[in-house]
Amino acid sequence: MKRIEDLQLAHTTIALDKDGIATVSLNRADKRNALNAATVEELIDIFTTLPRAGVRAAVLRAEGPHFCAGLDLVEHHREDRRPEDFMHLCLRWHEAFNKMEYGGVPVIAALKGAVVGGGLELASAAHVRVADAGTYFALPEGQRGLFTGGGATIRVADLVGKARMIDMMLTGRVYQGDEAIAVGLAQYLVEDSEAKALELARTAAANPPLSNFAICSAISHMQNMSALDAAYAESVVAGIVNTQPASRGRLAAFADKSAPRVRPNEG
Ligand code: 1HE
Repeated sequence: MKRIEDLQLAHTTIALDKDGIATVSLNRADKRNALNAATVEELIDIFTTLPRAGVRAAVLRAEGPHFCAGLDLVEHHREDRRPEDFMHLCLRWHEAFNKMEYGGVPVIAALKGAVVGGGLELASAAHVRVADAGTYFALPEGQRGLFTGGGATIRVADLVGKARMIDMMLTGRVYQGDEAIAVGLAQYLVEDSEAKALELARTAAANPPLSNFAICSAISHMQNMSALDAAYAESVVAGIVNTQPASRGRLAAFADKSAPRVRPNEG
């Protein structure tokens, strides 16, 4: 099993703090963090390693003013790929994004600037998305004579619905600001998306890891099941999670009235 410190990273970086929060950064700002094949391999390595390295939550962020410009179009042009080459490349993208979504470690995406094409596919594999005022979302594949290949047909359609996704791809429609939140592309719109993402990661990391594992993998798995199978799987997962030793002290605190109550937001 690889350790975080053994990972060979050229286009990404990872930093782990003392609380088990990992900060994963896309580090190709000069190319607007476009995803070349090598970066995708690094994301596979990172998100395969994090869940078994004791990481409690991760922030996914980017260097430079843009989160991610999607597929490396220059590499794609240069490589002049055959259909089967690109199919295999897409399978590596899926491997990376599935590791993120199903790995059981909360991944909070700190967005800014362009979150477009494959960049939106990457963001949509995170569990929570935080945007700032300059963040904008688009699927320019149609305009480039391409199609999505990194899971947008599943995850972006899940976030915004089929009709909006088709509109984005046919017309190049860009979403930003309150409208992006309203359609479900991000859950938070703040001044500083990195600070907020870190705050959310710390909040999530305070939950027992087994609860977070269930939240960040079981829900996604259950979406792929029939309602009957999902109900069965939910009861099995709840059987394990809801009887975990880590919950006993929390339940005792509720019972003896020392635990905080759930209250409405102030103001
Ligand atoms: C790139 C890429 C890229 C920038 N591949 N090199 N994605 C897109 O269609 C989005 C394409 N990119 C853009 O629209 C713009 O670059 C941005 C809005 C993201 C940023 O604009 P800007 O003015 O800040 O930068 P720029 O001058 O356009 O680009 C700066 C450099 O980044 C330049 O390289 P340089 O060596 O000439 O300096 C660009 O070539 C490079 N760059 N974006 C490669 N995408 C699994 S299928 C997924 C399908 C898709 O993702 S399709 C959507 C692709």
